[in-house]
Amino acid sequence: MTIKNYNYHMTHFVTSAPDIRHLPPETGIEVAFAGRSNAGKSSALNALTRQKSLARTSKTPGRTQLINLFQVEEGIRLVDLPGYGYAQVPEEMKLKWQRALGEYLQKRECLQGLVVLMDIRHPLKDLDMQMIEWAVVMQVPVMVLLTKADKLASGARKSQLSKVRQELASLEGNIQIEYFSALKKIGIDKLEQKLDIWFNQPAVEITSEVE
Ligand SMILES: Nc1nc2c(ncn2[C@@H]2O[C@H](COP(=O)(O)OP(=O)(O)OP(=O)(O)O)[C@@H](O)[C@H]2O)c(=O)[nH]1
Ligand SMILES: [Mg+2]
Repeated sequence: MTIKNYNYHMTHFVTSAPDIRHLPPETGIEVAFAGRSNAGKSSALNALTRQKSLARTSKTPGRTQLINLFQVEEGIRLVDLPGYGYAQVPEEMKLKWQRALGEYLQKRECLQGLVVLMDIRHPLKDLDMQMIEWAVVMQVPVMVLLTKADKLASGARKSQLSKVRQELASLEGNIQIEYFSALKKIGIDKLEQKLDIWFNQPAVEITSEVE
């Protein structure tokens, strides 16, 4: 079977939305990038698309507070989700973001893949597990990227990878785990391969009537 390879460098910004009600219609396929604040979501999107500032990155965690939508081509979208778990954010804001995230994951029917990014030095925090478990329940395939792999020597990198693989093995979902570095361009090929597979699936037919 031949699959289409997408030109991720052609990706452009479409819109930002505070919640799913403000997103464009559910035509086509979406893949979302989720992770703790500062995990490297926006950096990974920029590395994938070979664009310096497509998604805004920041040293200040909590920078991406909106659902940001990018289009690779007609009907093929990448989504930068708000980071979760940032301690300095007021409780009320945190709950609001978590609600927006949960809603997106559970209701956005065109979501056909979830990339969960975790700093390779601090993987599998509670909210990461919740995201992954949600995806497994919703039968959305997951790619876990252990980010900032350049911060660890190769031995430590490999042992973190096998530790995370072992811990997630019991979930029995469709989960692939790799390490990644936006800085050193490690793992971009694996990410592209996965996205190509997801974007080559038939788009989900949206059956729900407009209310
Ligand atoms: N060394 C290293 N630093 C990285 C890498 N990727 C991201 N960073 C740094 O980590 C910080 C956060 O990166 P972002 O891409 O903004 O993280 P984010 O997950 O989008 O954060 P929020 O939008 O706040 O949720 C920035 O200072 C980046 O430069 C990497 O591969 N290696
Ligand atoms: Mg970001």
